[in-house]
Amino acid sequence: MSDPIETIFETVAHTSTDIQGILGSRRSYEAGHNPSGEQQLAADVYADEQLETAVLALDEVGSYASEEREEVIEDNGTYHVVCDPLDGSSNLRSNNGMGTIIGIYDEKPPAPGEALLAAGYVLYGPITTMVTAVDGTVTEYLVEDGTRKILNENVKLPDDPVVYGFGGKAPEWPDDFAEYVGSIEQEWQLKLRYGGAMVADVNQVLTYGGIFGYPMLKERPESKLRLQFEGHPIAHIVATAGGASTDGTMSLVSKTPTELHERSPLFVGNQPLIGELESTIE
Ligand code: P6P
Repeated sequence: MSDPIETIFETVAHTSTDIQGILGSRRSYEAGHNPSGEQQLAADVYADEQLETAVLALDEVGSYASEEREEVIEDNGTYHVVCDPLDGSSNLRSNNGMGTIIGIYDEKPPAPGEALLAAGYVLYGPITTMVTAVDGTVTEYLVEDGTRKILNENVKLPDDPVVYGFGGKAPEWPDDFAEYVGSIEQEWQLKLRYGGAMVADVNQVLTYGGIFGYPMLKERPESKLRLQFEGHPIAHIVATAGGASTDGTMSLVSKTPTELHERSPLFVGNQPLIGELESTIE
């Protein structure tokens, strides 16, 4: 009897090869916008449709929710899947990294972080990899021809941080956050790694150690990234690898969205960097 959570990740890995295969021919913008008001690429729509079909075909899946759709699609299974089908799709035009983010909950979203059973992401880079956090372990796989091969069976955040990357424009950053960035650059002397796709930037943090964030902004305190589709899964993965997360005050997995597409400031990385951030942000 195969593990239902691994069956979901194997299905996503299989579908990701299909998604990777069409990226070259679906770089145009569609007329539509997602529930967050962002214009959709043909690739966003295709990835979402393929993942919905593949995931809901599994008996164990009880619902599918996506950053690209307003409502949750319900079915009869036990596991509830949330998905950012093509994270960082604006990088398609510039041919930079993108990803697919998956969260698996034991209740229908909007769901609390405590209900998260497992999380993972696919990174479409020079090679395609999948990272999953299951039962307290983070595993990295090579994904080729729809199948997975283990590359690292116990991914842990390196103790000494090396890289950082923060979204938004510096003049939009609140003063206390700008002060923290100064510390990152002057005291910690981390190297800037910000590429416009969270999955690719977080994979740098997971590989080299450091911090990634999209901060609260002066005119947009709720910030940009979605708690359910981006915050919970990524925070769960980084915490499972020995790191930590925060919205500036509390860990992202301790938050419960009141609505499906709710946004949140988001920071993930080495625990000392997260701790210093929380003590800096009022
Ligand atoms: P900006 C991609 O649109 C995304 O949701 C994340 O993957 C990424 O980190 C961020 O937004 C990029 O936002 O404002 O730098 O383009």
